[in-house]
Amino acid sequence: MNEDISPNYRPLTPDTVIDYIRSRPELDEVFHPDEALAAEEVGDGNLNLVFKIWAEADRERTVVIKQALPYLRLVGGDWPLPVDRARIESQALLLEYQLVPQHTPRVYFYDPDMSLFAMQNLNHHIIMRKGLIQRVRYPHFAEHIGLFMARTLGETSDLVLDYSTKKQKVIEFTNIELCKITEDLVFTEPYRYTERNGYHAELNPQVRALQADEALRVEVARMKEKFMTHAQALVHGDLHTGSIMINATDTYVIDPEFAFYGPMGFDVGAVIGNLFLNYAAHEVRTTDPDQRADFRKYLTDTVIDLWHVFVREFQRYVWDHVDSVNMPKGYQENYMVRVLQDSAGLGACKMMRRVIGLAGVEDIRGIEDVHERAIAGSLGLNIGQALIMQREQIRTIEELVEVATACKPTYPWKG
Ligand code: SR1
Ligand code: MG
Repeated sequence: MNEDISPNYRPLTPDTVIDYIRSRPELDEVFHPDEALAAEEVGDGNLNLVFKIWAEADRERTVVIKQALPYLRLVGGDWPLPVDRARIESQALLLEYQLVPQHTPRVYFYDPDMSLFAMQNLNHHIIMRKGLIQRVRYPHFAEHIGLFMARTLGETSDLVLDYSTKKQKVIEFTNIELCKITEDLVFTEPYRYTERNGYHAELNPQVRALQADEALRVEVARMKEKFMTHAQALVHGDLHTGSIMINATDTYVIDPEFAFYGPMGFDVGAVIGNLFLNYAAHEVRTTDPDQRADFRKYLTDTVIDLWHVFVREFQRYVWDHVDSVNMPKGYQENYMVRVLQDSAGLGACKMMRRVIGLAGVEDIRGIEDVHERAIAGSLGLNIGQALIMQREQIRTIEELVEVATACKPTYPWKG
């Protein structure tokens, strides 16, 4: 898997990263020669080393180095992973930066020998998931993410790229092993017994019932087929609220190491599904009913708004430029309905995996009391199941929200 790893590859440490930085002329615009630098390793994700480096004289002069390890950090050396994902991630960021620089961190360079890249340190932003857990509202998020997705998905698809460029990009972004992680963790493992699943025993009866539900497994199999075969656009591939750095005014999308040519709904659905996971978590995280209803209204309004922005910007950057003989209005409308239905189904599969499988989300797994965690998890599963099963009847984002908000937790499970 890592046959091509360079003989010069070595994992960096907070000490060695500083000498490494000094050897890179691409960072001369950030750091002065021989000035004192400081570094810390801050990777709290599942896969990589992440270093923040800053000038001791001025913390605003700072970069991030992200280095791929040849194995999965979450579980250690037993799970090898290709370091080529650093190339895929840096190339995806460069491409996204061309389209939406206001929502993409700048990449300074990619080093194939060290399987790392240097990028802008978003040191005035936080991970969106953490804010949402605290009920922080982000008034520009829907506008920003709707635009980001319309441009990065629409403008990497066959709707905009010529036949040859698109197929070259499919090759460039073929991401075999990271797609396999998604195939296993999102579409396979939640629906069978495996030691890697991470839900608490309190949810066992509901999870067993889901796993025994053949009609559900048929629909999940169809979603998996779509994920594996529908090379529609360059998708981010892991666009959950932990891949979004945000504050009151800005939104940045980070971490596209799972990028590949797949269905647009995998990204749109990831955003929507993660907002609904947060919605589910507030079933117990927010005890005051008015406060809960208020924040949930913010979440569902955000889901509705981001879809409408996505459609509006898709019109502006894609449909307004296509050949309307080949792609008449009726086709365009049908295309958007299909993206919406894929978003419902694929986003729902991503919700289910975050409750049942390996690598859950803090919104739910971070709830200390196991009964409360089971209530939130149960609601997340019920929203996921409803969206998967009803997706083909959904024709508007408002209908999608109605399907989700009609759900209730079913814990304790009555069978
Ligand atoms: C084994 S890696 C677990 C998860 O972390 C990433 O964020 C992806 O979602 C992946 O599925
Ligand atoms: Mg990530």
